[in-house]
Amino acid sequence: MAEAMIDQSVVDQNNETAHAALKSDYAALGEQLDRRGVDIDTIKDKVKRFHVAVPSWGVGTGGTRFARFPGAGEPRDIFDKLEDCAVIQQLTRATPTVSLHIPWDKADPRDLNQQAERLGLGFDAMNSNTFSDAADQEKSYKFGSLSHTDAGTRQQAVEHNLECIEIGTAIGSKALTVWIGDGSNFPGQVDMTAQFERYLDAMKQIYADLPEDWRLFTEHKIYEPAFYSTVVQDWGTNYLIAKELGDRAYCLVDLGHHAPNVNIEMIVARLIQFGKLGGFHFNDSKYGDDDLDAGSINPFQLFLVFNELVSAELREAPGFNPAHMLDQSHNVTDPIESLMTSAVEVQRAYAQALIVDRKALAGYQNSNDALMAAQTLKQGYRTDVEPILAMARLEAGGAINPVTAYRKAGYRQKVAEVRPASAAGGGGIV
Ligand SMILES: [Mn+2]
Repeated sequence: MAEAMIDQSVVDQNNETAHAALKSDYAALGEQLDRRGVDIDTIKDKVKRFHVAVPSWGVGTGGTRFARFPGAGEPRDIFDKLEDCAVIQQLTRATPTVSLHIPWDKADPRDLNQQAERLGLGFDAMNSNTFSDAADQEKSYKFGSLSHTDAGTRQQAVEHNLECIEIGTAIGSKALTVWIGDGSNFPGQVDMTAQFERYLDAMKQIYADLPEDWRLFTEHKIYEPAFYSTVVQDWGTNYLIAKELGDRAYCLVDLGHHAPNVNIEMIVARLIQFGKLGGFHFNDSKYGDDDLDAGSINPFQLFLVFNELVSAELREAPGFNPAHMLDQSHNVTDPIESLMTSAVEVQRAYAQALIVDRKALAGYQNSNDALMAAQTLKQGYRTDVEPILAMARLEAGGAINPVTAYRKAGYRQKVAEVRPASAAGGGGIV
């Protein structure tokens, strides 16, 4: 039995207060969905099984290029981070796994396993970091890592990724996510073809050491920290990488890593169609890689992405098994509250996509009835599925209102007493 971070009696009390209203709302929604030929319990059970991984770096307070304003009771190390992640899981029951970032979370794997077991958590994809210099590393990544002009620097970056696999193997992870900051800031600074060749060579070395039951995810990003060009700029480049490397290489889509207004759901559809969608880093953005909470700016886009995922799930698209992860930076909110809210938003988009009348939608598409096709799709988005999400949480042992229960329990105040304020700038600006 996992150790509870929040006193369960606080959660129970909170649930008791909200239970009658939830039952009534759930019954009303059940009736409405029944008229549309949708069984509410089936949707609820699917939501219960839908999980999204929490990024270890997300529970610390982030920052911008300008400043970082530390929050109270920030985690001091990976063991504190895991405790915060356990709070998110206890209240939402949507986040049983944590995605680690090396070297930020480097620790003895035995201690990591022990803490995870104590808290009832598991480990998701490992994330390597060759976009900043660790204190003790020999060669700098200022001018790149896996695509650096210097062979020794590339080798160091390859070895770091292999170390991530080694640590991951010891803690039960099954995937490695590689995102690099490599690129260029000025036209003419690099030979774009040679740089990509060097990157591919380095990635092939990493892929060669990937365990048989692991997957390798590469993450594209249009710009930043390199401002003129990035080596893995877009989904096309990402697809080329996955094709070059082999069957266990897949593309990871970070929702914030595209230009504004890009049709991300179509990218998702393409990657699914050609068997190369590895997974997601969910977040939201207004202008760039803002790393805002999932569904906070453009929930309709999140729904449209899930529309593609549900469509693939229902037609059993070959090799379709995307990893779900959050990747956010919290500058002005309590990170635990933001991550709980985001996990719920991702589940919301999933539930909304599940209740779309797909038979009717296909009919309108085939008869070129644009208006009715759009309205049929939007009916799913317009439906308030909150009672489904809340009931799924309640039945799984979580909180009907996670943020209310969290605040009532006073967790942040409690940990602030034992965790001194941190002025450090790292671990949140990703
Ligand atoms: Mn990401």
